[in-house]
Amino acid sequence: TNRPLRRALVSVYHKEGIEVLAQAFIQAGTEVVSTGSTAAKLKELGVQVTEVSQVTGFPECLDGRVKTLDPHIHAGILADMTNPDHAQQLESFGIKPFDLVVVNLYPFADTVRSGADNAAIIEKIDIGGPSMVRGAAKNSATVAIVTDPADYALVAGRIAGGTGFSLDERRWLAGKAFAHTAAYDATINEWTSAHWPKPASIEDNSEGADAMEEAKLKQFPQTYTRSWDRAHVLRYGENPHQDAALYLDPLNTRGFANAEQLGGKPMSYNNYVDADAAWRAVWDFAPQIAVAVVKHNNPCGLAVAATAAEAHRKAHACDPMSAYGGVIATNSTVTLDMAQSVRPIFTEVIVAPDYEPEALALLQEKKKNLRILKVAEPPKSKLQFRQIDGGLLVQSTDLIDATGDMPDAWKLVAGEAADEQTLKELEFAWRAVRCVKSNAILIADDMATVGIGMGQVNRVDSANLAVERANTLDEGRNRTQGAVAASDAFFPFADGAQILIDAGVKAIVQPGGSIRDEEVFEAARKANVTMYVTGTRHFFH
Ligand code: 93A
Repeated sequence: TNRPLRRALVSVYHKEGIEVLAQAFIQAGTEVVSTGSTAAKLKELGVQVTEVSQVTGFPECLDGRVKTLDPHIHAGILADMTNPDHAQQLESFGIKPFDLVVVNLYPFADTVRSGADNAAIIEKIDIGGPSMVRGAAKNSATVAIVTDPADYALVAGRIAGGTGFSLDERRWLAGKAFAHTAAYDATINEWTSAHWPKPASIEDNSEGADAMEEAKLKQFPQTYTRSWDRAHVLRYGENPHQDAALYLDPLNTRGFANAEQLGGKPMSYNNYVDADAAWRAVWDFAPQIAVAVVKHNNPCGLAVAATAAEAHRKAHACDPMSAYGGVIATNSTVTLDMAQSVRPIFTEVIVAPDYEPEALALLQEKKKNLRILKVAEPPKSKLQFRQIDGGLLVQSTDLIDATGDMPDAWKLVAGEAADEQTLKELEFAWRAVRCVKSNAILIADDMATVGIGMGQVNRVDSANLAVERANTLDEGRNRTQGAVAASDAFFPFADGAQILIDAGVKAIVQPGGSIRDEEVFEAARKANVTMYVTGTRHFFH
């Protein structure tokens, strides 16, 4: 089934690595047909090239929009030469078949990223390229299609050896080529759905909010299937026996996954997970300066303050034991002061939008292993994915500024209305509890967490954990008295709330919505504890 590669069609936007193919073409005397600048490049490298326009008998036109879109090219790609009828037809038209097609496409994603205007972006939607790729991939019976420059050396070897590829090999190449064009179109589609939304003049088939939601959901798979290019293979996954890689979103190149690393060891899978959680957590507090300390995807301290150093000190003080080996994130520039406060603490990763030069120098110099990350832009992922066996769950990202999230939308259900400062504390606790794994109970004081109960399977355990941590971790100091508390979801019974009340908190914020809400409110009223319900909940699993 091997077919020698005697006649090749080459049309590549990215010319990198083409030298190795050129060399093989020259040595084997391959007949090469090529488009404008690819032909020029190959000639420069000493290859004898026939221009596509000579084959089609038609000049490139419409500013290059029509170059290869011609039967003289496409019949040569699509003729199944194992089929005598196809071979005979080609013969009668005077068209010669191709054995090899080498194509890479116009850089659509790069052009979007460059900030080019819409007209320039649209011009970079490749039409002729994908047509050749798909044609050659369909006709793997006789044609080898190469879209990945990483395969050039392999192809060059097969040209030089005179063997070409076997049918299985051509089919494998075809599969790669279809993946390439599928991802390419999905990227274009994501751009169009962001820039060309459905106009009001086009009516929904069904009615109201449901139809809107459905329309949104239909966009999700496209977002997922587009090309997540440039993969970094990681040393291992969550555990050393698991393989792992990082894929980057070609349309979001300034987010956390593209962090600039300014020091330390390479990022691990777990580093990425924790640092991303910490990074997202701190931005829930913007424009206030916030610091998060995260371990195993859960905060062990969160604080806001007038300076990054102060916020770090307060966040660290929540649970110094757990902060060991943690990840630190801030939404503000890391100052020398903050770097000094971080210095004595064993930390895996620090992530920030920027660093004062002296702060960076200190961290680089004194903490050689610390992974120092600088991220260009706050998180903006609108979707979250989770794989289940045989399926994919997709949801919009939980945002803390969802309608009804902030105090003016809260309802007072027990005790006196909170004064201004207490309300600020409650708002802080409510933002903070969003980033704690459910069931989450969070106790805060002075705009910092003091006790966090995370990840328990009932709310009583979470409440106990939060109280216990607040009052045992800081050398027996009572940090719950006069503090405030937040619960990520309603209290199903009064017992969880009672634990917080008994520990001395003065105010609690929670979503409400339990059938036993009245019992919960009553427990707060009895103790004269202020309680607000938000109406929204923030589960986080
Ligand atoms: O504008 S196109 O969609 N129309 C075409 O007929 C066509 N044929 C090849 N783009 C077309 N190409 C693309 O041109 C290829 O996919 C490749 O990326 C590029 C190579 O052109 P050149 O050799 O002139 O740089």
